Amino acid sequence: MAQAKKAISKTSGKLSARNAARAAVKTYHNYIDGEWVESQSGEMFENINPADTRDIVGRFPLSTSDDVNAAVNAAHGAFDRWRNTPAPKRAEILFRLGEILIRDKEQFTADMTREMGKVLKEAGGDVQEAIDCTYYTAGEGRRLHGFTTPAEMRSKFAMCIRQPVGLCGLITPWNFPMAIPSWKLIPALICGNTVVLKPAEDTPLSTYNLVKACEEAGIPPGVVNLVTGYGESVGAAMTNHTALRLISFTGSTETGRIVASACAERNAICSLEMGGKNAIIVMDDADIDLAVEGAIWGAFGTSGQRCTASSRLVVHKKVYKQFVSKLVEEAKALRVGNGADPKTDVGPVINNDAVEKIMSYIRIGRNDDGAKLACGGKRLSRGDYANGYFIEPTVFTDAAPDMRISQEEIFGPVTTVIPANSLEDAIQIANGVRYGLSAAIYTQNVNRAFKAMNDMYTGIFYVNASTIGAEVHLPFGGTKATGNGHREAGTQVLDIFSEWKSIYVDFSGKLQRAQIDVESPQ
Ligand code: UN1
Repeated sequence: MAQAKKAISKTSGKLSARNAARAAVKTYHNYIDGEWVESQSGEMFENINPADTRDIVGRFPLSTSDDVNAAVNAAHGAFDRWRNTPAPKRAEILFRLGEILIRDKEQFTADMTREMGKVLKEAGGDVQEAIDCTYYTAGEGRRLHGFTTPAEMRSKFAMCIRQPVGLCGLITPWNFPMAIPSWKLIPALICGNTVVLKPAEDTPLSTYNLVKACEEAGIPPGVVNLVTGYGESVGAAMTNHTALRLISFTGSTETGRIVASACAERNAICSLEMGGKNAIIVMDDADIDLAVEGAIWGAFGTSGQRCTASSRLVVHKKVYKQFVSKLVEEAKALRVGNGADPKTDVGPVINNDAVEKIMSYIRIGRNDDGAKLACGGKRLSRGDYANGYFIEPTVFTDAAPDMRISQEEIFGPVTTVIPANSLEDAIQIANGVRYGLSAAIYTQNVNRAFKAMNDMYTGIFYVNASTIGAEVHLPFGGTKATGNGHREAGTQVLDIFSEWKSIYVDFSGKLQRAQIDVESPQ
């Protein structure tokens, strides 16, 4: 009896400690018209640490279309003033934003690892990418080049300038929760647009940190509005909002198609960045150790949760055995754990749905496809893993190019090795998927490298480097089901967030009819 009592009091002690911890969880707000406000419904959702689901990172507004409407109104109210702010002045504010991100990089990195799971080094890289994007793109404030060109007629001047698109809706994913919002936000702002930004429901804190920094940098009220919540409510309300002239979306190809259809219905501009099934080709003359290192980094970095992840390894049959045995050895040596522990190589995956999806692909690979499971394949759920979403780095070998695990995006720590007979064969296999984001070749032969560079139909290509690691001053995006023809980053992103205006100035003082008053050459 006494023992039972003790157990009860121990449990209730534990419960009250947990309740106290829950009560201490920080509450965050939407940012609308320069004010931090609750959602109009007052409801919240929890941001959970994927390495330890007992750890609630924060509570965020569970917003609805009412909040989206308020944010769009704010963006509308701020637009004229912001678009008429000289671009070099807009840039000055963005340079200040860059400084704040540098100042708070360590905190933002820790926050990101806690909410998203990736290891600290990679979370720091994500914040750094936002810093790089901010500095690089802010520099456009003193360029935003248009062009002049001769006019057909005498005393007539012709030129082309960029004008902002207007109000932009930005819908961003959880895998790069600060970098990808920055890829959209900073170019939108430098071009003179105002925005409504919806971060992924799994990782709102990193985007909140970015928006908070925008406020501190002095971006005027209404120019940047943050609305947190779910795709079905907030994302859909944005996508269908007639005042949002542009929707920029990064996420799955399936959701992207819904976004694109909704935008088509109302003639909105739509920029999509979606899936990938990226291949590394390993040739028989490759530096095999280097290729293995690149494959491990590309397949298991960010737990394979990059759209650029090296999810297929297409290996020349002459080096196949050697490559596979080193790869498996290295994959087995990876330490899976909490990303906050500096000894961890591979963190958790984002949530339970991700675990289920990845595990179902592992089953498909073993049972339906009949590929060989060379290592990994299990969910880790004992001891330190008990409260998180951990999956072993998994390698399938002897796979055929048409298997589902060779074709479909798994978005987890799983890679598939496919043998190839020749360079031509490897290129055909690598191109033989519905996606076209990134690809790579490992070879010492310059002709082979250039042939693959020429023939791979992807938006990004690497020679003797992995499929991940794009830099912000080059265009980012892909062909086929990866996108809809746009490129983020680089100066090319300006073509998403600005529209061309062609301007003709006739200083002849008389009516000159183009294509009609044709002057014959003397
Ligand atoms: C993504 O995978 O969604 O090139 C973005 C890379 C990173 C960005 C990845 N700089 O891997």
